Amino acid sequence: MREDKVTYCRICEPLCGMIATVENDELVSLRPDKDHPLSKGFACPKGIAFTEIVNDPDRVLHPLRRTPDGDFEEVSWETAMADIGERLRDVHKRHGSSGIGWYFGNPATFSTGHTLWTATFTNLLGTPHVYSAGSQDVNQRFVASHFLYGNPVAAPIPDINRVDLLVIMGANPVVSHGSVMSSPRIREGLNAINARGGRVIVVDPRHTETAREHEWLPIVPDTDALLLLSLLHVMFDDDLVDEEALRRQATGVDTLKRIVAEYSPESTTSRTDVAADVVRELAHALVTAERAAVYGRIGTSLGRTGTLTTALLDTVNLVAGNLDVVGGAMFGDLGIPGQRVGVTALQRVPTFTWSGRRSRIGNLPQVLGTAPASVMAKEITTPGRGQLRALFVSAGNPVLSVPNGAELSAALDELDLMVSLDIYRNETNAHADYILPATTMYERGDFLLPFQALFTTPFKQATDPVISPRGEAREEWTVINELVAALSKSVPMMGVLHVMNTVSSRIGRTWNPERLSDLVIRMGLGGNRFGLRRGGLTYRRLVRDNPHGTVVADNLEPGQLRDTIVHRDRKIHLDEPELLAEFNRLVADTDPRLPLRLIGMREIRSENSWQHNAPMLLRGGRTHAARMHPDDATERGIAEGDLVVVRSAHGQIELPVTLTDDIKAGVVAVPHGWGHNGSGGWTRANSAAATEIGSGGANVNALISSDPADLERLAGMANMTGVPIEVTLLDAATGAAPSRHTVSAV
Ligand SMILES: Nc1nc2c(c(=O)[nH]1)N[C@H]1C(S)=C(S)[C@@H](COP(=O)(O)OP(=O)(O)OC[C@H]3O[C@@H](n4cnc5c(=O)[nH]c(N)nc54)[C@H](O)[C@@H]3O)O[C@H]1N2
Ligand SMILES: Nc1nc2c(c(=O)[nH]1)N[C@H]1C(S)=C(S)[C@@H](COP(=O)(O)OP(=O)(O)OC[C@H]3O[C@@H](n4cnc5c(=O)[nH]c(N)nc54)[C@H](O)[C@@H]3O)O[C@H]1N2
Ligand code: SF4
Ligand SMILES: [Mo]
Repeated sequence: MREDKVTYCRICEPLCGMIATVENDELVSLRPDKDHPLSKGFACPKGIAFTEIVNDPDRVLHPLRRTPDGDFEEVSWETAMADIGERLRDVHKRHGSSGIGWYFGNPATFSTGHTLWTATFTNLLGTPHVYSAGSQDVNQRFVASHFLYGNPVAAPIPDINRVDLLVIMGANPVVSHGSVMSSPRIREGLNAINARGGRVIVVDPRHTETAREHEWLPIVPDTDALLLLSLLHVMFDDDLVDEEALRRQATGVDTLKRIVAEYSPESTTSRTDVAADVVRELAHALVTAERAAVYGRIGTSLGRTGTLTTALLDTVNLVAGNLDVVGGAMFGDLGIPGQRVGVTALQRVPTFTWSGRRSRIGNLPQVLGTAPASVMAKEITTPGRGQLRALFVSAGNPVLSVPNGAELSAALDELDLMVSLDIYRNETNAHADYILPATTMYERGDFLLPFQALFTTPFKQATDPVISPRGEAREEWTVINELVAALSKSVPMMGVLHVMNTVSSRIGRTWNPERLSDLVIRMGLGGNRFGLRRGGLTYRRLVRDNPHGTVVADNLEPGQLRDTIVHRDRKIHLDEPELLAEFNRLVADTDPRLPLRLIGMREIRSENSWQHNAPMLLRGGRTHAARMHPDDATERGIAEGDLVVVRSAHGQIELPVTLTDDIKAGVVAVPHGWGHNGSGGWTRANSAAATEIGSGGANVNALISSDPADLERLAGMANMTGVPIEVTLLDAATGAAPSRHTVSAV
């Protein structure tokens, strides 16, 4: 029987509504849900193509064990878990908890069970070896908020529904669909700003898909902090600031004023290439517009001072009077009583705060209990106490997503035990002893806790699984429960949890993600408060009565700051010494041999490294290509479609180039997530983007440094943007005739 089931997509942050057509427990197709109150019938190509991923013949559907010749063979779950348990106990006996580690990748965030169970496991274990995609993504946001608000999880989001002047720095929401904000139909949301007479200004080195629909303000990569400082300079210098109000909200105003005095627009223009009068006009506009906000994302996260840049974004919003007000940068509210007390208490727990521990290699601060993934390889290869010997990788592909994949690949082979939980064989778990098959999102139910405070229109949706797990796939949290059992005699706290798990399942009250989410739903906005609010939401009510989800408030609520700030004085701290020390790092990074600057970009039909195996997303052929300005190309004798070598101080890659005026001269953009080299089991990904030098594209992170000295200091962020590079013709090196490609890069 064919049946339509209402659910939602969990690939990226808008969480668009989906209708899944299911027949005999098989997923037949996906289409956008017209009745979803926010996504209203929108879904992107990745969301639609997901049927091909669920049903992909290349998926891992049974536990796989490495064979002596380096291949994999199917084994039963019992065999796999028994051996993993035994080897884990052995590593624990010899090296203690700090011999065991975990890396969780981006899709883990899109599963409440995966996130919470991983956190529970690593916390009970007490290992310092917890890594995630965050140090290549968003950890600087947590650290900036730690300093400013004393609350690492506070994240202001732009009030898309009501803002009239939105400055987007280093984000491309028309392609990415928005990040650190859940805003379905974001493209329309931005166009609506223009339609109501407002402006959207896109500060970006590339004339992006978003910039093309709005005003483009080109900037030199990794100089956003300077632009923000100049905006602040003008605001103070031209007496635009309501200082009384500012001092009521923040401490360190005098220090800030003293610092920004040195950054006149005239003094920063040579670095940013943003003209002084443009900065002045923008500073005035941000203050005088009734509803204005500055929003920054990946482009402002991955520079050399990501934490400082992020703190300055908030500071500009604050000083311009645009923080925590209607139409500005606002804080989402979970509506749970006692939130502030809870976060305050958690700040005493080392793994829920900043720098609760520092890394053995590089002495870098942990962020919410995670260390920089860039140091993972050296943590494996450097002997001594605390050396990493057993590693779990769940929903991650760090060999492609983290700097210096070659170093990491080699290191993974030195582990005593490596276990992957994934839906595919990828370039990372090619090095695993076991690959355990995980369910995709449509094989599990979910209510996504991590995104609740990030919806630009407060919204809630929960779903049941639409099909049962394919093959022998299991949800990650159930596998983690087995790992807890395996270590129950080695780690006392695991023993306690194991007993609780056993008892709760015996009495038929299994402690699972749904039960946990249900608690949060009942406590939060619109929740039933355990019966106190009649007709209020519960998990079951959401699924049964609101399958398309429900808007719980028409708009974000202003005036959240007092409950958001955890600092005792309830003020924003603008002068925390660690942040101030970062100003010394705002120096130019020049090497005449590497005159160009590398930036990243996302493609509409890719999701990081893991959707290059879906035929729908490869249609028409795809080329993995560098984008370069024609002037830079001419200077180097490079023409459209040529194969080039891109070289940094840390490595080099070879790929075709495509020439475009849609990028600032001096800047080269290369998408990440490519570099499928045949080691992973995704056959189409491996053969995609073929040229005569190979297929699968190039791993741009070969150009990025994993040296702890090169990481951003406060959050351990990898420096993936603004990296000095040079580009040369590949054939110039070999003397062969140039090879030209018709680049199909969408
Ligand atoms: N289609 C698609 N969507 C995705 C993803 C995907 O892979 N594909 N990935 C998802 C993930 S994991 C995330 S985190 C989000 C990210 O969401 P976004 O941050 O919106 O995504 P990006 O496209 O990386 O946008 C970064 C922009 O910063 C610009 N940039 C680079 N360096 C600088 C700089 O120094 N200064 C300034 N001002 N700009 C700079 C780049 O040109 C680029 O346009 O996207 C999510 N959505
Ligand atoms: N140069 C450069 N590098 C970057 C970035 C950049 O902008 N530039 N962006 C960074 C960012 S923002 C991110 S988020 C990271 C991403 O980095 P990672 O998370 O390490 O890598 P992904 O490519 O997202 O790989 C995700 C893996 O999860 C698997 N998977 C998918 N769904 C599930 C599931 O439900 N369960 C399980 N167990 N596995 C699943 C996929 O098969 C895939 O192997 O890349 C970072 N790297
Ligand atoms: S934008 Fe695409 S991938 Fe992201 S949630 Fe929506 S449908 Fe899914
Ligand atoms: Mo990300």
